[in-house]
Amino acid sequence: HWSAEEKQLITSVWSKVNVQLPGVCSAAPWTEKPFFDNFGNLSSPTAIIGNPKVRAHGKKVLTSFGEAIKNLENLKATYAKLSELHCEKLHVDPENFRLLGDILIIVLAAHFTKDFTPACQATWQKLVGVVAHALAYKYH
Ligand code: ZNH
Repeated sequence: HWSAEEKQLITSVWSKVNVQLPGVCSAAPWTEKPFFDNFGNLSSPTAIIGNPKVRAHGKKVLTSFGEAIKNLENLKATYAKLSELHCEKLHVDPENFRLLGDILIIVLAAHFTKDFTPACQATWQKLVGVVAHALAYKYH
């Protein structure tokens, strides 16, 4: 259910994203904050951006997001284990997956400005929606 053009819009953007980019990594903790009480100081944006555990976690999540991009046709299977983890062990409300997707798009748009075209945004909106859906798959 992905056209060649959509795939191209996804991979061309993703190929320019460094998973260590502080902007993208630090996007995660704002929504994830209540889940990370063992991560140390998360009391301000500066603290979050500078927090090494946050960076390591952001990198993990975005690397895993990259795996999704490599497996667009097979997302549910790719994320089956992760969905189980978030559902049964971490108890993350799946609404947060959608929030994180929106934040990711805002960060990408802010970073790529006019190169992040409306067509590109539409495709990424679809992508983060499908990713969130796959991650929420094991929730009953
Ligand atoms: Zn998550 C973890 C992915 C979202 C919360 N995650 C994780 C990991 C991964 C992920 C890969 C690791 C695992 C292991 O180690 O085994 N995530 C992911 C993705 C996404 C996400 C891909 C989207 C896109 N998460 C999320 C959200 C939240 C979360 C939204 C909330 C809010 N996670 C989480 C937690 C954890 C994780 C809490 C655990 C951490 C630690 O370290 O402890």
